[in-house]
Formats: sequence, C-alpha cells, structure tokens
Amino acid sequence: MDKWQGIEKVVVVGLGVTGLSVVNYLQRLPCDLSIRVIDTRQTPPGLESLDPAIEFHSGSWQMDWLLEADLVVTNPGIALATPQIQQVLANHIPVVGDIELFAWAANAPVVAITGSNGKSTVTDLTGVLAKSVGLNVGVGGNIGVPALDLLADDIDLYVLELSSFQLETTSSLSLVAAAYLNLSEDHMDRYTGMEDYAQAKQRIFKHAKTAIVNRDDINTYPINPIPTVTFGFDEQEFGVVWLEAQEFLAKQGQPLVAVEDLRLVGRHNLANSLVALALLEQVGIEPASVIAALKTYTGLTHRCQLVVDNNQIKWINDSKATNLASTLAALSGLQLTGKLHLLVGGVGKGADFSALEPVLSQLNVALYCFGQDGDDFINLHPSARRFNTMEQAIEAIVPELQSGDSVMLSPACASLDQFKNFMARGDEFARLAHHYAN
Ligand code: UMA
Ligand code: ADP
Repeated sequence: MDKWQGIEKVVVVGLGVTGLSVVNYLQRLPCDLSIRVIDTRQTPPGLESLDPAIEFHSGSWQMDWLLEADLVVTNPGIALATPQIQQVLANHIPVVGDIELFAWAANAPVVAITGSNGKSTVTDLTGVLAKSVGLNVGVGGNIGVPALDLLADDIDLYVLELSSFQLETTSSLSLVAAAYLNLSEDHMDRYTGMEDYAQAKQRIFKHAKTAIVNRDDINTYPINPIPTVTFGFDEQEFGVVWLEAQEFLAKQGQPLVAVEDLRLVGRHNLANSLVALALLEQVGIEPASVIAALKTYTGLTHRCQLVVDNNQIKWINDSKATNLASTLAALSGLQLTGKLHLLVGGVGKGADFSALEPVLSQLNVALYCFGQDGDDFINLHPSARRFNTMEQAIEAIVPELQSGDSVMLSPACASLDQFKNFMARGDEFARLAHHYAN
C-alpha cells in the first residue's frame, strides 16, 4: 500500500475496459481516494457500467481536473506523447497505466509477453499449459481481460500480454520471465518511428529476471543485459531438430514433440510454442510435463482459423493480422492446392506494404483490396481489384471459386474504419463464408 501514500486525487483518462477496471480497483482500495474520469470521446465504451457516483467528463480534455490530480492513470489508447499528458508530466504529476497499478498489487509470480505478432497466441497457450498442470492462472492484459481484473489472493501465476502502449506507462513490473517475440513495423501512427516503438517494448525487461528472446531477431534482446534464454529454428536452446526426416520441437537438441503431432498451423506457431515452453520452465514447469496439452491446443479464433471447408474450398479467418508481418507469416504457413483469394485492407496505420509484392508474385493468388487504405495494396499484384467493403469483395470472389481454392482474410490492417474491432471483422467474414459456401 505504500505506493499510495500521499495520493488522494486520482484522475482516470480513457474509459473502455481498462478505465472501468481501474475505477473498480481504486474503489476497492482501503484508502479514501477521490476518483474522476475523463474520456475525450463523447460516449465512450463502458460508460453504461460506470458507477454514477463517479465524477465524469466526456468529449474533451478537462485540464483543471488533470492539474489538480496527485496521480493520473491513462488508458493504453492515450499516448504519453499527447500534449495534454505532457503538460501533466511537466507539472510533476505522475502518469501511470493499469499495468503499473497491477505491478504495485500483484503478489504471485508474473510472466509477460510482448512483440509485434504472436503475443495473444503465446499468452493464451502459456496459460492453457500452466492450467494443465493444475495451477490457478490469471491470463490477461492486452489479450482483452484487464490485468487489474485478474488480481486475486489464490492465483499461482499471472500471464500477461503487454502491448507497447501499456509498456509506455509501466515502470516497476517485476517479472519472473519476459518474452519478446519479434519486432516489425506497426503502430507508426502512434510512434515517431521504429526506434520509439522499439524503446517502448524494451521496457518489458526493466525488472525481469530472465529474458526469452528470438535468435532470429536481434531487436528482441535486452539492451541492458539480463540472463537470457533464446528460441529459434535451429538446434540451440529452445529450437527444432530433425531426426530420421521428422522435425521436432527441441530443447538443447533433445526432441520434445514431433511437429506433425501439433494441431497449430504455420511455422510461426512453432516459435510461439517454444516461447510458451521456455516461459513455463522459468516458473518451474518442465517442458515434458505440458507436451500432452500442447498437442491438443488448436489456437485462438481469428488467427489463421479454418472457418469453412466445403466442396474443397477453404475459408480462412486471419482477421487478427493487423499488420504486414502477421500477413507475411500467414502466407508463409499456407499449404495451397488451388488459387488463394486474399482479402486485404482497412486502416493501414501508415505502413509500407511493398514487402508483400515479392511474396505474392510467388503465389497463385488473386488480391482483393477493401476499406479505407485499400489503395495501398493495389499496385502489389497484377490481379488486384478495389472494393469498398469486404462483403463486396467476397461477392466478386464467389463466382470465381473452384475446387481446391482458398479464401483468406489476412488484411494486414486494423479494422476500425468499418468494424468495431478485429473480432467483429472476423465474425463477419465467417458469416459470409458460411453464407456463400453452403
Ligand atoms: N480514446 C480516446 N479518448 C480517450 C480514451 C481513448 O479517443 O479519452 C481512444 C484511443 O485513442 C484508442 C481507443 O480509444 O484508439 C482505445 O480505447 P478503448 O476504450 O478501446 O480501450 P480499452 O477498451 O481499455 O482496451 C485496451 C486496449 N486497447 C488499446 O490499447 C487501443 C485493448 O487492446 C486491451 O485488450 C484492453 O485495453 C485490455 O488491456 C486492443 C488493441 O487493439 C485489443 N491493442 C493494440 C494491439 O493489440 O495492436 C495495442
Ligand atoms: P498479437 O497478439 O501480437 O497480435 P496473435 O497471436 O493474435 O498476436 O497473432 C496475430 C497475427 O500474427 C495472426 O494473424 C498470426 O497469423 C500472426 N502471428 C502469430 N504468431 C506470429 C509470430 N510468432 N510471428 C509472426 N506472425 C505471427
């Protein structure tokens, strides 16, 4: 509780699920706090669940509230660089995020995962595997369940997915192990450049005992060295090994499980599995003890998920591919028989998509571009056609489909121009797939 000494007035900036979890948590604390909430949106999500007794301001910044505060708690959607937040900091008022408040309170071991892609898969898988050996595990963070909602006395292990947005406002999170999966361009609408984005991600290592890093991506190594365990696609540490023409996940060259016995699809999911095993080892769970559970794990929805397979035509929902690297990963893991009808577009977040061009040129593909930044893809393949919506693109695909073809939504973009979130976009794709496939 000593972190709260001298703090009386707290302003929560940004509602949403994070803001609500912060307010609920602050109300549970034994100290007597004055709590105010600001959201620059007129009617922010979560408003209907906010205690009416809490002072609330919406539609703009309320600087006098902010400048009277002893502590400001921001939603991850609010960048620290926002001028109003900079003004708060210039007045020596501390600004933290929900993960920092979690760090002040958690009293069980915590492992955390960051990176540009694969975070949710690794977080979920780590949680599933830890539960399979009987632990009571709290799984949350950027994956959707706010970290503060996980706090409970009987938790054995917390597994947190942390975005760069959340790490910006986190300073004292002690981790038994921190995994940094990969770094590729994303969120260039929020950061001044890759350096700025990478710096936010490096913060995961600040109070970590061990770093789990990617041998194929130097950016994932801690800048200030701490003990490190690596993963990758060779025989070192957590890696792969070939024995009698069969590939295995392995530790120090010793096979753990045959790749063909896994139900996860794609090479990137081999890396994700290795990370989960490496994280669990740091909390005392031997890889061999979770292999049975790993073999049955099928992955999260909206990630390279086969939603319909009808008349030899596969419909694959990869709506969670919200940046270029995730779409490239999806394309590299595909086993195509016929033509791939690929749906791309949405909010491009200022990314450069030209790296798709050589990959697409090697595939039997037809490209369908939709949404706000669909034009960004139009020159990447001769087949590219422009549509306003995903539904209009699918209407154009259906008459062309032949046995053996695949239709994949792997849009390399955020969804917020036309959908509530990537889940809604994926659900709409699945609905259309069922509609047209039957
Ligand atoms: N916003 C305003 N004014 C405000 C407050 C927020 O305009 O005063 C805007 C932000 O610019 C942002 C959006 O509102 O675009 C975010 O607010 P929200 O209410 O949707 O946020 P939450 O519901 O609290 O969700 C957040 C995370 N969202 C973001 O970081 C944008 C969720 O991650 C996370 O699951 C949740 O907390 C629980 O931890 C989502 C996400 O897209 C899935 N994350 C990014 C990503 O994965 O790429 C980082
Ligand atoms: P995140 O939470 O970081 O967005 P997810 O596990 O939700 O990661 O996966 C997002 C997308 O990234 C999926 O579409 C998937 O195909 C792709 N992906 C998953 N793991 C990796 C990885 N290790 N490297 C590259 N791409 C990946």
